[in-house]
Amino acid sequence: MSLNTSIRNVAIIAHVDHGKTTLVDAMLRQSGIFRENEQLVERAMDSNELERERGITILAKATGLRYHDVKINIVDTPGHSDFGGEVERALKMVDGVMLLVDASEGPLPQTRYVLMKALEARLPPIIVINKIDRPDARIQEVLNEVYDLFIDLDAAEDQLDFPVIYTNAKLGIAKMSPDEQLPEGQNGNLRQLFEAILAHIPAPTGDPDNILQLLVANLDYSDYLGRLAIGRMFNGTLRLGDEVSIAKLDGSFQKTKITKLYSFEGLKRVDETVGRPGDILAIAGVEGITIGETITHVDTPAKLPHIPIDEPTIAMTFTINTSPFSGREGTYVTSRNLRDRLDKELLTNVSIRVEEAGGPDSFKVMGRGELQLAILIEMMRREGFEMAVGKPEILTKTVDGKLHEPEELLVIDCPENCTGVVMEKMGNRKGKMQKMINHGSGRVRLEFLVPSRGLIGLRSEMMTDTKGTAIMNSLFNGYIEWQGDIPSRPTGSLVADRPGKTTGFAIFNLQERGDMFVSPTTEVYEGMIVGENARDKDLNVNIVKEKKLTNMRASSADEAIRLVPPRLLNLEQAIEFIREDELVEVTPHSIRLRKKVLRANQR
Ligand SMILES: Nc1nc2c(ncn2[C@@H]2O[C@H](COP(=O)(O)OP(=O)(O)OP(=O)(O)O)[C@@H](O)[C@H]2O)c(=O)[nH]1
Ligand SMILES: [Mg+2]
Repeated sequence: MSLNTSIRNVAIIAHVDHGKTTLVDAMLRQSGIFRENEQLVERAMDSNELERERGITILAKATGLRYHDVKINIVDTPGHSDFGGEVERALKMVDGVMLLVDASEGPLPQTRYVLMKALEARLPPIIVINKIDRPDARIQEVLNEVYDLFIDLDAAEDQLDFPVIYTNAKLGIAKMSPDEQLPEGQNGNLRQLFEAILAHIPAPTGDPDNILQLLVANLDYSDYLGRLAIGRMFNGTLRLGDEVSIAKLDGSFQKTKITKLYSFEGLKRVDETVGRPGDILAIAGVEGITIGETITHVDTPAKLPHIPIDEPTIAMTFTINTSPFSGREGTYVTSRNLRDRLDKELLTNVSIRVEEAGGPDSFKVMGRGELQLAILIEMMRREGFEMAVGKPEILTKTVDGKLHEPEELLVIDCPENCTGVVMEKMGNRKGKMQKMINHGSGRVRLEFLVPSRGLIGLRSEMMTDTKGTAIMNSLFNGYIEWQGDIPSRPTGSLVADRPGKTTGFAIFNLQERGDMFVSPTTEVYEGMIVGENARDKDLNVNIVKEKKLTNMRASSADEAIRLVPPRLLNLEQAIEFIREDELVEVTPHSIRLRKKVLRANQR
């Protein structure tokens, strides 16, 4: 074994929004990797369209920079729990982590999850308390909470011996103590953080003369080169043009030739001719490769251990669009299209599984959470797909002959005066309160264990009940015995009983029955859901009714009808709303809700 002291590989992990991508921005800027005139967008690593729109990281991504003579490879990871699989994989490429914690929010469920994974992998952490500029920062308290978390996770003695750095990622400042005054001219300086990485993240080990071993942890695609595998060199030396063997997951070996070798520098890929232990590389010439496979010596292959990933906990059925409007907007509408697209997804998205669901037109897609599946659906509709998706269901399993279901640790931050309504809501959903912490700031933090089922649709209800003031975060906590019935949405649907175009007149007469989802002159079909009925039963309604022109006007006031603006549901809201006998119809331009059985007289 030799030590490659000219490289450090570090992943940046945290709960959602604690500032990972912003810190990577600052590190890249200060490494001088960009030309003076180069325009940099904020959160430059969040490069895909949905990441930019939503302001969250969805895919883990690697970048690299140089500090003095050392190449530092950084893997930025997503903080949302639905994308935990990305974090698990990213940790396979690195020798240590930076654990970011928001100076005001403190450790939250995903902080716990990512730290647990890092400790399990025995990766040394640097603790970074970020957002120290927040007016509500409680730096010392948060640091104590971090220690508590380590102890709670049974960290070993040596793992508790971590360095702590205090940062304002937005300004690009790192300090060794919160009240340290940086010397003149050192504002916008992350020197302390870079030094901590060199000092505390171990240099990669591995023997350049040993048998080649490169573990594939990510995939990418290039129009010119085809599939790219992104991975970490553990042993041996890889040269451009080398004949290699891919140790496949199924135990077989596939010979191939490396046609391109890249390393990462800032936001670019840089051509390389040779890779050595510790390098994080993208390689081409590896058609058919998947995540978890090893690239190794062509004659004497040696496989690295497979990357195990946590199981999915939630499933949704994807089917072809069978509504009367099918094929109007989408390019890809057949079951063949759907199957091919899902197969493609499986290649890069390791935390997703797909099964046939009773028929060739129907697939059960399993993942880690509603958001993960909603993002997949959103990507597909943008690519031109049409489909129908069913209500998310949780995945149960049988342990010792008994039915078990997934449970989540749920943390809710809300104003003190909302505690009552939150506890009542959680009680209905079989939530058990574990902790209640009053920070004395007028807000309380409540922790519950609750069946994952109880979270479906919870977010929108909670937002209404607390007028948008509650913050919810949850984390899969394992399987528990089935908790019995949990009541679902207490309302029914208003369902169009015939096709046509909606009229203001009909909507006006229906709006006192509940919330409408459509505006006037919307084209509807029989069986389409046009609103939420305030009562608990579905109601078939004629929403295309025209006002009879022959009627005598009683008064002129009758003319000026006032319509309540419709509640237009976005994809996630629509998915949360539907019941078992309902579907969301998704096309490139529309999101419609419908009954599974469209004909009123057949329901
Ligand atoms: N005040 C303050 N805001 C910050 C700081 N660092 C980041 N932010 C803000 O926090 C928000 C979230 O930052 P991101 O960098 O996207 O957080 P993230 O951890 O990458 O989030 P995910 O990738 O979605 O988990 C952005 O609005 C940032 O501008 C900081 O030091 N101080
Ligand atoms: Mg991010």
